[in-house]
Amino acid sequence: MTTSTGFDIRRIGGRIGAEIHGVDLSGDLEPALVSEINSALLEHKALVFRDQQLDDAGQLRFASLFGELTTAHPTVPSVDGQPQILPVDGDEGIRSNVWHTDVTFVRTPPKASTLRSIVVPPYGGNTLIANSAAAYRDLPEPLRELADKLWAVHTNAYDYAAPKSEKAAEYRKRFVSRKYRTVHPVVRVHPETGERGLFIGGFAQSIVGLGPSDSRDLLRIFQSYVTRPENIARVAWTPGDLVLFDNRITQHYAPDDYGDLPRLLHRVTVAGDVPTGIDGTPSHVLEGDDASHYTPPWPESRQGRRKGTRAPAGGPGSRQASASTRGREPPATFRPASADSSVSRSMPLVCFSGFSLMNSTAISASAANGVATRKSSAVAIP
Ligand SMILES: O=C(O)CCC(=O)C(=O)O
Ligand SMILES: [Fe+2]
Repeated sequence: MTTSTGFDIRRIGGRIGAEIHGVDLSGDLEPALVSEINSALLEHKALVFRDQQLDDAGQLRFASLFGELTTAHPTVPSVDGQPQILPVDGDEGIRSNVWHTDVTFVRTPPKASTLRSIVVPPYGGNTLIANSAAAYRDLPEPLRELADKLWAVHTNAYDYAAPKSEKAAEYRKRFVSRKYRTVHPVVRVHPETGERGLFIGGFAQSIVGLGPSDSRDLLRIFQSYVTRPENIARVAWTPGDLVLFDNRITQHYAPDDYGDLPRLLHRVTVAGDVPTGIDGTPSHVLEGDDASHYTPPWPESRQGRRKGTRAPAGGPGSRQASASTRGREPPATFRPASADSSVSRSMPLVCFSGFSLMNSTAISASAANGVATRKSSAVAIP
């Protein structure tokens, strides 16, 4: 399909992902073009721009078209001299082979992530991206109704697999140097489209109000819908590509199948909002700071306007609505997950105080499904 601003959208999967052709991301992008890219992002959730050959500055410039940027990460170091760029370097043990949504252990996880390939192996080293809204729609009705009511505890400090090297051990130490635990809805309402998606992944380690065994089993069941092959796009990298994905309604996974071959990506993320469940209740912090060194805090004054499934007035969900998306209505292509998706329901508030994370023998991270079934070979997922 060719858009009115003249670029081509070529779908790469039936349910998620598109390649964008005919845009040079190093140039000045007109607001109308950025607006169409944003619409494509909302619809396809992951966009692949081939052979862009951007440098760090170009990646930062492009990402900031979609909103204010975060710093590289709440705990691990950035690229030298580039506080907003996270190196994803296989040699440093950064191999994200756990299904996850980026940085969900803080209250305001990024809205979108950009990954830029600098060195890629000749085979393997792909990135898989899953559509968590399609996963939600796939749930049988009784499971969907259950998910609607659940909240999960997300943390960066869980029982990772034993590090394979000293570098990996050091990385993990940094990764958990500040501990975060945040409660997010299991079903998040997308602030721009109103679409509902399963908001879980590798950092979701327990369900509020349930014990370790029930948490593990339920998270595994929900996660199995996210990771169905139908819901996944696979990006095979060539150097110079740039991928932009909507972190509010996707998960991703980087298969660790390239041995000792070098692989380096740079990641830049766009700051997000506080997630809300289907009744508009926002996420909240159980432990840790507000991560304001990482992402600008979302003003509480905006939170009140975000009830239900509609975007906040004047903004697409970023604290600083970009020119491209300010005041936009949900795209015509969007269909609500179910007929009642705009209905406000009351959620029984569980008492969170006194709730403790399950211990490491009771639960450990999973590579296969992203949660709670076995230890991951990943050292720590950034
Ligand atoms: O290595 C990749 O392909 C993805 C890395 C990742 O999960 C991230 O940087 O957020
Ligand atoms: Fe990631």
